[in-house]
Amino acid sequence: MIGHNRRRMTGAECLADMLAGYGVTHVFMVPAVLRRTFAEMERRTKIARIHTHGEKSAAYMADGYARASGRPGLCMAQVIGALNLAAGLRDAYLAHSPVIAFTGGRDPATKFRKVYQEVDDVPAFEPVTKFNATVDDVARFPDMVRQAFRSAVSGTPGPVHLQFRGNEGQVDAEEAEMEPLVEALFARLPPFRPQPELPHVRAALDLLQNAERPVIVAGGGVRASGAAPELVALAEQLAIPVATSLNGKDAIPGAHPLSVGAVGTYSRESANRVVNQADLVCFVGTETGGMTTHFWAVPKIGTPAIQIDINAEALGRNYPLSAAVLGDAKVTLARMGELADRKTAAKRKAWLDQVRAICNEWREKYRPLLTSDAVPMRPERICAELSEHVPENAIVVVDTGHAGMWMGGMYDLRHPQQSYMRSAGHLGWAFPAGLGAKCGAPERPVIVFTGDAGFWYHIGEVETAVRWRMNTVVVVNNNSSGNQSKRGFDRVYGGKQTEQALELWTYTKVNFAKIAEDMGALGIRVEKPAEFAPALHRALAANRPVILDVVTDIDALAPVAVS
Ligand SMILES: Cc1ncc(C[n+]2csc(CCOP(=O)(O)OP(=O)(O)O)c2C)c(N)n1
Repeated sequence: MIGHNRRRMTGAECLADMLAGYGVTHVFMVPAVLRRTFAEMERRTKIARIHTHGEKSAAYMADGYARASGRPGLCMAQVIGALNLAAGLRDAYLAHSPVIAFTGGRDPATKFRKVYQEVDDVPAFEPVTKFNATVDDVARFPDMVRQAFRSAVSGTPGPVHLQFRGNEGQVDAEEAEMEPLVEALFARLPPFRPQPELPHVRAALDLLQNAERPVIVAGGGVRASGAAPELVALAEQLAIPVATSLNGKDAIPGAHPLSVGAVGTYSRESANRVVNQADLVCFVGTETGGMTTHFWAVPKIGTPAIQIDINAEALGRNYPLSAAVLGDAKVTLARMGELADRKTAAKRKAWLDQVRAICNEWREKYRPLLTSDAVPMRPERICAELSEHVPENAIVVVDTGHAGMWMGGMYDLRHPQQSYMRSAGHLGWAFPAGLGAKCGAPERPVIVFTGDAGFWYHIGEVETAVRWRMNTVVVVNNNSSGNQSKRGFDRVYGGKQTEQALELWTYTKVNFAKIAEDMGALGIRVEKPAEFAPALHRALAANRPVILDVVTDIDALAPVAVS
């Protein structure tokens, strides 16, 4: 009964009990914030307090934890670190990941008096959160923490910020009559599965069944909903090819005969060609944003489209719709599967032949690079080796930029139990996110793919990984540069860069394996393609954090999107 368990307690006791009650196993932070709460966590809970080397990486770890576990990830900072933490919420916001951030904040007794380290941080959280609020009175701990969880996981998920009074959130030392009530419903995604309206389902299904060249574009909403099995079942029943966004890449294994690859800007040519030849596009759990549609060129605006989403505001935002279905992806696709008429699949035989030909053309075109024995190694070969050797239940965590292009386009998931998580745009996200993912899913192997520029960002977290035995394997595509930028600088230098222009995108040659060893991780350096698979297997068996430093070709550039 609500209110039944009210008793006099400190904010710290209440917060520790509530976080444990919500199933939180790890919090990521730079102290000093909510110190008493940390002491209570030790006394009352088993929550691991992961002390990181920066607030941004703490936020990225919480994000990786959330995406891997389906439960909110917690990160924290004192007042001076608050904006570093806010910067780290930006990727979670873009990727719709349920991260909850706690910071220390201003005290009414001293604000505006030039207090050490203080500015008003709250407005900076506004653009990267769904709910951004202050907790000024200890008696508000229970309802505000509940609202934080409710908001983070509901509808389209996303980050939440609570600022606790006091630069270190010292309000947690105060006492009140409180009940540390937990609403288990909001401890994980999705709290509810709204059913679609039947007439809308029938309208969408009619269009799909009558189409001769339909394609499904599946997004991150499919993974948030756990709807991959229903998606694949519907595609198989009706013989419809499936493209994915980068965020939805694990909605269907790349090895599935109906999979055409990731569509959009960081994409696979076959996916863009198939989507652009379709006579009907069915968007599921995707915002139809710029990256997924190659800035609304794939498919072209005006292509007949239908869309399924849990958020009504997403329906039709970028493509006028012939049918819109509001509902949870899993229950909506399941309902469509129940009502589907398998016989209509026959009319798509010619389309499927055409789609297979397009996919085979892609594979033949890139086979020489995917199997290349060149030294220094080609990144395509790393992707092909990963497709082959990543364990069946692994989580692969991928950085952005070139890493997003290489893996988005060239890597194939081979098993429905494999997961794929990607940076929504921030270079340097993948390594800390991969450490957080390992905390969120400790029983699963976690493999990070990042460039060296991406790895440099948070290299100090190797020490955190060692200290906390976060046994993530990090594959560094080490070309001693941020060579995705090469094309752009070629362009602005009129086709040929000056010698000096190299200072804009190249680095000193560094052996990351050696640096990692020094910090207590296992470092493995790979210089030849044949060494990669044995090194990966050794890394996976090591049960330690591993940096697999792969020396690659600085002239290797990922193919640009076809539209
Ligand atoms: C926070 C942030 N700053 C800048 C960029 C722009 N950016 C995208 S890729 C890239 C270089 C990537 O280098 P690396 O990770 O080494 O991969 P490579 O291109 O060498 O394969 C940069 C600077 C970004 N995506 N995010």
